[in-house]
Amino acid sequence: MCAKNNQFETLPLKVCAMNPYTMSVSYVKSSEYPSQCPTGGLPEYAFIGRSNVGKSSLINMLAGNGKLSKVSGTPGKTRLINHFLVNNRWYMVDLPGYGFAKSSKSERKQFSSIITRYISERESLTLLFVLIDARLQPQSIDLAFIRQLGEHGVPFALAFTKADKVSGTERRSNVERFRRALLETWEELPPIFVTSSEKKMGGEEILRYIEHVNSDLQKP
Ligand SMILES: Nc1nc2c(ncn2[C@@H]2O[C@H](COP(=O)(O)OP(=O)(O)OP(=O)(O)O)[C@@H](O)[C@H]2O)c(=O)[nH]1
Ligand SMILES: [Mg+2]
Repeated sequence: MCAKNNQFETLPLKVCAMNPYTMSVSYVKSSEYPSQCPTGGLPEYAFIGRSNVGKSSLINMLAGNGKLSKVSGTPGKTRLINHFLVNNRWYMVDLPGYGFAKSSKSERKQFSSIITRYISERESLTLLFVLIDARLQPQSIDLAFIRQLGEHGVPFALAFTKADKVSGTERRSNVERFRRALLETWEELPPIFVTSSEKKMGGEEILRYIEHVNSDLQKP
């Protein structure tokens, strides 16, 4: 079941044959600091974005388990660094959101220090998926966060979320505007995925990409 019409069409067949719904995914631990995160150096793929953008929902969709990570309509649900082990080979990491204006000042500070420490210190962070709400035009907070990734040299991809909540035309226009905004400061665009956890869309492409990166890591 290889999705057509995306940039990973040329991946080896064995990657395409992966079925996300037979993955073994288990919760490992929640940490505040990188020093508390699992040791062992397995590759790690983390999901970040504004509070409520759909990080936990996307992780649940990838895992094929709607109850793995807590989802809530109230922003600020995920407050720690949550590790989930996939097939005993790599980690999915659910991170707290940024830009949660309703939290107290000190909490806001704590959120940003958890995130900043994680992205700057976590050596096994292989790729960060930055989630962007497909309903919105480029937001300065997302662009500022991505700028920070450049400063820390963190590899990233974009995953637009909640695609079911917007028309195809509007979604394409928002993605295009985001691409253009990035090209003002970046020479190359990152991989871009469009997802809907509600409609189970875009998950296979993300998992195939992760497998592709994992197999590249194993090459001598
Ligand atoms: N329609 C629709 N709703 C979504 C989608 N993804 C998430 N949601 C809803 O958006 C809300 C927030 O989802 P979460 O997955 O908890 O978002 P989060 O980014 O983990 O939020 P925090 O942990 O609070 O930062 C919930 O009400 C979800 O049901 C989607 O693709 N489509
Ligand atoms: Mg969450």
